[in-house]
Amino acid sequence: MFANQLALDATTAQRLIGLALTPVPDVALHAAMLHAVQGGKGLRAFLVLEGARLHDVADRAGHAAAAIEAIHAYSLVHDDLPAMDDDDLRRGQPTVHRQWDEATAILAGDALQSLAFELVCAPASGVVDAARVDLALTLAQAAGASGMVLGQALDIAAETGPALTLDQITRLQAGKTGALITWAACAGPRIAQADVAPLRAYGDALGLAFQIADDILDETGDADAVGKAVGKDRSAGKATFVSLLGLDGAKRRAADLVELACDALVPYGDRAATLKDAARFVIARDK
Ligand code: GRG
Repeated sequence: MFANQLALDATTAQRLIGLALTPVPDVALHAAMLHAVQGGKGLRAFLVLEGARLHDVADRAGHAAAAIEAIHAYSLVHDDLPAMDDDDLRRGQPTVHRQWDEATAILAGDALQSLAFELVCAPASGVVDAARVDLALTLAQAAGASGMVLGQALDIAAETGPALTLDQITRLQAGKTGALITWAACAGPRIAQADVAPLRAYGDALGLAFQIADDILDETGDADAVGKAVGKDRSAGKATFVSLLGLDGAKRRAADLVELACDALVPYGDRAATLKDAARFVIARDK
């Protein structure tokens, strides 16, 4: 049931991204961008649309849902490049630089990032001007040098520096993985120009639970079999939630965070049942 909802929301986002692209003959760029946005779980699009449903603005949230999937796809395309993780497979398919080449992957990532801002700023979304500015500003903050890119930079620095503490990993992951998840959760109240505090608390807890679950999957799962990227192992020797907390400790921490995420939804009452399901799904998923 919940997986069906995710698939539907991912498709909504992919369709809008496809509509926004005008292919140019003999240029691989647009095909590479479409390749990059296909096949994901659509968790971030789901969070945007579900947060928007809680604020009765789902009819105006499609552009924001597509935007966050475009930013997420750009981050994965660039993360897969030889200069970063050097992955051959992503979501069970060849990575963009393997299917085409590195230049195309860099450009497709760049253009997906620009497209995200085009989407959140588009008057056609029906979102009022002030809320579109708010969405664009906070998306830039979540994606950039104080959010996801900072987290990625800290992660790369950690490959050659001393092992990180739990606090340092938590801060790193709050940027690398958490910032986009929190933005997605808050997009609905932003569109409605309402208080973002409950969904921000939900998103922060969910983002961290998601990353701990990812570390647990890295430890226990067959990454190739579950469709995760498979590339050079840059994690050797790096501290993770599992290495610091132990497998059981990491599972307990993730479960506590899911509780915290669900508690943050109290102001929404029964209407937040689907977001609670999403939080439980994040730590129960197998990919
Ligand atoms: C290159 C600027 C830049 C940033 C990269 C997000 C990221 C930062 C790198 C991805 C590395 C990674 C595998 C992180 C673990 C958490 C994560 C973001 C997993 C992928 O998200 P899912 O599981 O992916 O939602 P799908 O494919 O379902 O969309």
